[in-house]
Amino acid sequence: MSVVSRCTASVPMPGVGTDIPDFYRNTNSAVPIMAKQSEKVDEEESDIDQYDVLACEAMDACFTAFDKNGDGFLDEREFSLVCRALFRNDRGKIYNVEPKKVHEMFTVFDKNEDGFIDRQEFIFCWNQWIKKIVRPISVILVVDVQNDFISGTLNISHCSAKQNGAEVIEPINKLLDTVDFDAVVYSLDWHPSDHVSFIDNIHLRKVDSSSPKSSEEAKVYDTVIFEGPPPMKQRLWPRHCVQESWGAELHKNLKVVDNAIKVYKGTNPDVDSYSVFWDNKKLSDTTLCSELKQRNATDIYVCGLAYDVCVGATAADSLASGYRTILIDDCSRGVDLEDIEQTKKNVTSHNGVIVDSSQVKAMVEGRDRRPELGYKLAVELKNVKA
Ligand code: VGL
Ligand code: ZN
Repeated sequence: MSVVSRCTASVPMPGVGTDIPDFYRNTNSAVPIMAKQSEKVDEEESDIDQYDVLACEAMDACFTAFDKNGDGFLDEREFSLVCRALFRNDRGKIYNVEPKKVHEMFTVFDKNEDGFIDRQEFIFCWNQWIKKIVRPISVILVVDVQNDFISGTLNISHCSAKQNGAEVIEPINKLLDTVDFDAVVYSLDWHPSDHVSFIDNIHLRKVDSSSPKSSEEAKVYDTVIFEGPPPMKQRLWPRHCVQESWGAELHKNLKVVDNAIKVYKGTNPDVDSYSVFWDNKKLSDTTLCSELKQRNATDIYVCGLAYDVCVGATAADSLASGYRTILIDDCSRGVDLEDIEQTKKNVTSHNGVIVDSSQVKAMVEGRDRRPELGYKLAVELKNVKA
């Protein structure tokens, strides 16, 4: 059965029965476009030609299926049917998308602002949006699952939320065993002995006159301001994750996959680094940014320790860098309950999502497609030239 005949035959009602991945699945010959975008297709010329032709066919079939009135354009109502087909969970339940959001996304793809998505505009919509939603490239960041945060000097169970960091290990291992991520990244807090965040190093640097606490008053977990230029806010922690120490090792029960990427952060003695992307002063990015670009990553799953510190800062930077971002709630533990709540609000208000690990496999496989993430990607495409 050809792609076209299947698509038209299977859509008696406007869009309702159509699942977007159908356009990838229907013929044996359509297999090349099922290949994950990160996988190389055979380099032979004929295969690449075939790949392009089939991709084109699927795209055309999709356009035709949603051009209900056959006028050669997708109007906003027809585009809303694309959204209904696109944003579904793995049981086929349709996620509702507010008309305002549908409108906003429509305007992203109606580049010439004539109120229609024409076939030319749909090429951009298909390649930059639909394909990435249906076949995301998913990277998981396992943040700082290190001895010191679990049972060492910065054991988070002694902090106000009294959470047990060891509890993240089992669900993270299960994810790594069962979900086929395109890349797995482990970050390690990796401080030199004279690091600025250690309370016992407070006398190594001058505290600014604007600091709420002097160096004599400051206690562990307080925030001080060190002299500049520019003056720098710094929360003080017990000495932790010193390079090459036992406390800086990943917990022995954490699964470390083959081909894992390790990112070391907080290595500059004078600058702390909560995010796995950037240090706190945004002076330098880590190796993570180039690793993600190299792989054409679209979706970043974040989990680990501590929820409201390094996990939260990493999720925030992931969103700010334009990635569809998913924080895995039950694979993260934190320091302070209020700060954990604030972290969640920050993620959802920037079009990220908070999920349970049981939902991750279907999302990575493109069977559970969240409207928040589709919206996030559309927003990122606003200023991208077709
Ligand atoms: C962290 C405090 C200090 C973390 C790192 O990994 O969340 N927290 N350094
Ligand atoms: Zn640290």
